[in-house]
Amino acid sequence: MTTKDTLIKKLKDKTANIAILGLGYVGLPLAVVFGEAGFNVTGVDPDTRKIEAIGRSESYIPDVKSEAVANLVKSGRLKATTDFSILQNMDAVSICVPTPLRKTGDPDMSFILSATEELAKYMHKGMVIVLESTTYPGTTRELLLPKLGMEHDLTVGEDWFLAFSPERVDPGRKDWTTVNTPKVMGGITNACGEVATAWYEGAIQTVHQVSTAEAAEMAKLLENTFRMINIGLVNELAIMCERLGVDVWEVIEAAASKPFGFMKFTPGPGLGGHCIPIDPLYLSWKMKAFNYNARFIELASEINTNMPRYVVSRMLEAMNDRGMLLKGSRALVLGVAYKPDIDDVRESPSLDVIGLLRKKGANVEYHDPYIPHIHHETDGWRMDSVGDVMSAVRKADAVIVVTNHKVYDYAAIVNEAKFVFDARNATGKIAKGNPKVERL
Ligand code: SAJ
Repeated sequence: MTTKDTLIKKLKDKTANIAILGLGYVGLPLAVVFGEAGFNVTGVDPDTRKIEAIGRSESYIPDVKSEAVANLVKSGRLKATTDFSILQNMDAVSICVPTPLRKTGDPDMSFILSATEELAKYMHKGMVIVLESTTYPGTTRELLLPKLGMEHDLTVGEDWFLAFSPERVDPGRKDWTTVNTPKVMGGITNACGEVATAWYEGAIQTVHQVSTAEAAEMAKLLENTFRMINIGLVNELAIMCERLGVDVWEVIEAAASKPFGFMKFTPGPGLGGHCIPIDPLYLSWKMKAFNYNARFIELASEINTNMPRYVVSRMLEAMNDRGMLLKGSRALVLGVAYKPDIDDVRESPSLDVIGLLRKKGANVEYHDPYIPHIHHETDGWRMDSVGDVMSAVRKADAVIVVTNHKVYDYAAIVNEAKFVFDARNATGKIAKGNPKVERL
């Protein structure tokens, strides 16, 4: 039997030992999914707090129940360690580490590099490696391949196998999970794609195999660039509708009545999260090496990045129209998470809105039931969420809805507030013709 056949057999009969490098919002759910499918899984992460939590059968990822962790730990199917040397006993390794942007806007590959350098020490014949972290096209072939195969003189596609499979985890979503969300898989060689697909098909319902790692890397970037550009489009539509005196929310609802050929996106105070504002910039960054300017991405990014400033300028104007001064006023920001009904504040435009309001001289407070404290890394300020939202609404001169959590009673807020600027159309019909409310 060839190395490939032997490995595929171990993957299919689930005797293969699995390692997940990086136990964050992608890695821990994946580890649980492989464990529940019958594999023996070892999670590896340098963060001892994560390892200790798993050791106590506790989950620190909202989408993963502690009960699921407990069952796997008890049955011995899930272990966790900070010790990378266990990789020498592993047959299959999935790399799920962060790929943020540097302050300069360039990709920060440090997490992928350090995971790869550790893994390279323990590479042996008969291993399959899958990179899941979102990255620029070419990363798997240009960065992982030379480092992983070289040290042990192994031939990729024969002695060992390497592929890319983009994560598609949408934190908080209940309908599409790690198990039932189709997974794209692309290998460095056909044999690599075949082995990696055989592995993932043992735990994930649908694996969509493509011909190369680059195709898989690019598919992920298309998915998220599609969103970022369409959000940029409706944000610019909001700016144009305001100039035209047309209600952008009415226009979008009308367009969304088209049952085909249209997908609804809504304007807002900007783009937050660790995916949509960041992933497309990996592609535009890579294209610079080919002397190609990814204009759609650059333009959408410029529009989205400017939305916090646009929202504050609209609020300033609306208050002025009502004889109200923003400077020295009490301004209450509702919602700082990057999207409704979650507890994640990463890249949230709310932080920029608050910073701009503070620069305009407003006395700013915020409320968010999911985010008790915030701090602005560059400007250095820190704030705590006010406790009682309605008393804060009553005291405020102006309320601005930045993240439209479902928990808020918008009718009561409009009723009690002196003025509301609604950047998310959370007030909807209540706002129609109501002099106390201005919408984006
Ligand atoms: N946003 C708008 N208008 C919209 C949609 C989103 O302003 O019409 C804003 C949100 O407020 C947020 C940002 O854009 O600040 C991103 O929102 P998102 O709905 O794209 O949510 P994310 O960032 O959690 O995106 C994830 C992505 N999942 C992965 O990358 C694995 C994305 O691919 C999913 O499609 C998306 O969730 C989803 O569908 O919810």
